[in-house]
Amino acid sequence: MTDPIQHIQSLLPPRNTRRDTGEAYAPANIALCKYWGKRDTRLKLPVTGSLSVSLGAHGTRMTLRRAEADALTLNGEAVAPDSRTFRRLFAFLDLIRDPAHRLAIESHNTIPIAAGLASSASAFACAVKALESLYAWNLPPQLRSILARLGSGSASRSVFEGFVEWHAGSSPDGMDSFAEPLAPVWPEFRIGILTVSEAPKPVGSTEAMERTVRTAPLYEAWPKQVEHDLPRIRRAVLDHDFITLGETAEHNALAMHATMIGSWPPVIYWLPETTAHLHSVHRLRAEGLPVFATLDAGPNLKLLYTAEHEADVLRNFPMLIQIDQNPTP
Ligand code: 2P0
Repeated sequence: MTDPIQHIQSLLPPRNTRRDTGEAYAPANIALCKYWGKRDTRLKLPVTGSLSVSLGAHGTRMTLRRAEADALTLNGEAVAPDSRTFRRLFAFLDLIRDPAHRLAIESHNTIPIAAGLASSASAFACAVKALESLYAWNLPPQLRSILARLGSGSASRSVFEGFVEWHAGSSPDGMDSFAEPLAPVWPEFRIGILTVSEAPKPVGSTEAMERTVRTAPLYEAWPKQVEHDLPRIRRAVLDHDFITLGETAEHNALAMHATMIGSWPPVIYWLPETTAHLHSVHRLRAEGLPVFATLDAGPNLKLLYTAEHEADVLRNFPMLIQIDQNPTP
């Protein structure tokens, strides 16, 4: 069998070498049905499918320029060539760019820093789109998503806007593992971020995921959880059924955290405030306010609610950062 990465490279069109710059934007995304665990770590093939919602104008904007040497600035600050961020990004670009091309990259995250949202999804999705702009490509959307996936699994979803589903696929070469847009964001749907800590995570999500798959007996139940949750969430998105969406998304996130806590050494991202906020969400629901929580690989919560209850949610969580999900202009 041809190496799967070489196969993907063979599908890339000829590069237009007349352009000197490329520019693009990609939104961050929050999974409502989570991606947790790979069946192939090199190709970033997931064990299960997942479904996310993109965060409109909160994401990564990137400009690539032909240069004498590779260089990277992040929000205006130079990133050292021996740093992990630099090496990971350029190793990824090496899969796609002309080997003779050096690039100076300016990357800007438009995600509020205090929101503590991971930026790898929007960064790798944006890098693919910026290379497309540099080389004057118009890639088939599935190939764009597959390329982004090689950078970071969740980036496969960030090449699209709105509600997006990443199909797990079953092929060993991953050519059937890509994301597709499912539906636009509905106008009444709301997401807010409850920041508990902005400190770097004790364990990165790639390592945490691998540790869970390797050591957590509970992980065996995870594909069954997704088998139940993913079709329900998909249906709820299409029907604008907020309650089913909220309940299933919260259950899915808590089940994901349960698998991590059951690994060894344990991965416990929660801080005392994480639990306190979850209890508040549950108390408010018991009092009749339809608000739900989801959590990613960190201690911060994302609250799900609708426009109708926005004022009540904000009154109960004054520190909530509301995310405007309107697609980028
Ligand atoms: C997600 N997360 O579906 C899940 C939920 C975090 C919790 O995707 O190893 O940075 O680069 O494929 O995509 C974060 O993991 O991991 C993630 P890699 P990624 O959004």
